[in-house]
Amino acid sequence: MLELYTAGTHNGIRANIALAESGLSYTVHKLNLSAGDQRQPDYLEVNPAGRIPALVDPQGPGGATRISQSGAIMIYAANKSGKMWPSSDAGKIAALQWLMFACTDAAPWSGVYNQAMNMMPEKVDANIEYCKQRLLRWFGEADAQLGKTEYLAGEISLADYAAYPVINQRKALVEEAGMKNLLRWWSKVGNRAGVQKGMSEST
Ligand SMILES: N[C@@H](CCC(=O)N[C@@H](CS)C(=O)NCC(=O)O)C(=O)O
Repeated sequence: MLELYTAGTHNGIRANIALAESGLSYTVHKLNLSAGDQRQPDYLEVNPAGRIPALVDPQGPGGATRISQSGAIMIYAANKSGKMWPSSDAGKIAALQWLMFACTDAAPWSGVYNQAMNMMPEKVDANIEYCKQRLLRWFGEADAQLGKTEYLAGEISLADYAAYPVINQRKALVEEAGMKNLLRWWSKVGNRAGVQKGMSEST
């Protein structure tokens, strides 16, 4: 049985959706980040970095395996289950590309935008607007792709599950920008039972 340590953030939800969609058996441990659960000694044994998500697989390759980083957990679950990758080699490469887009462009910039609005010591309107425009530029890339293909990598894949929590959180922004392809995709991905399960288990 896989053990997932998570919380209701993009990164936690992304890993949770991957497990729900993989069909693998897993249990969910929800951490309260505001209460500092991630810094408790028991959890530091799971992930010494003190961050979520983290996955423990008692039956990993060569024995018990611990893995952190939401994108890596997704790839691990996809490889272990044989699900969530497109069927062709070209599709798999496209899925990797869009998975990285979600984890290294869209999610971090959404986080920086949130920090500029709510957490930085000084609230500077010009900086908030800068972060918003950067984020919209990344969203525009996905919107353009989804004007050509049904899902980010053609077929549904882990790339869609990686991007979904970010787009879901920023839906108002996507609507304001009139990104119709992204909205169509958001509705389709969000209707999947696995996506809903992963969302509800982490939040
Ligand atoms: N790049 C990492 C980011 C992990 C991360 O920063 N997790 C945050 C929550 S989204 C966390 O655990 N923060 C708690 C802390 O830093 O104390 C991933 O994709 O998993």
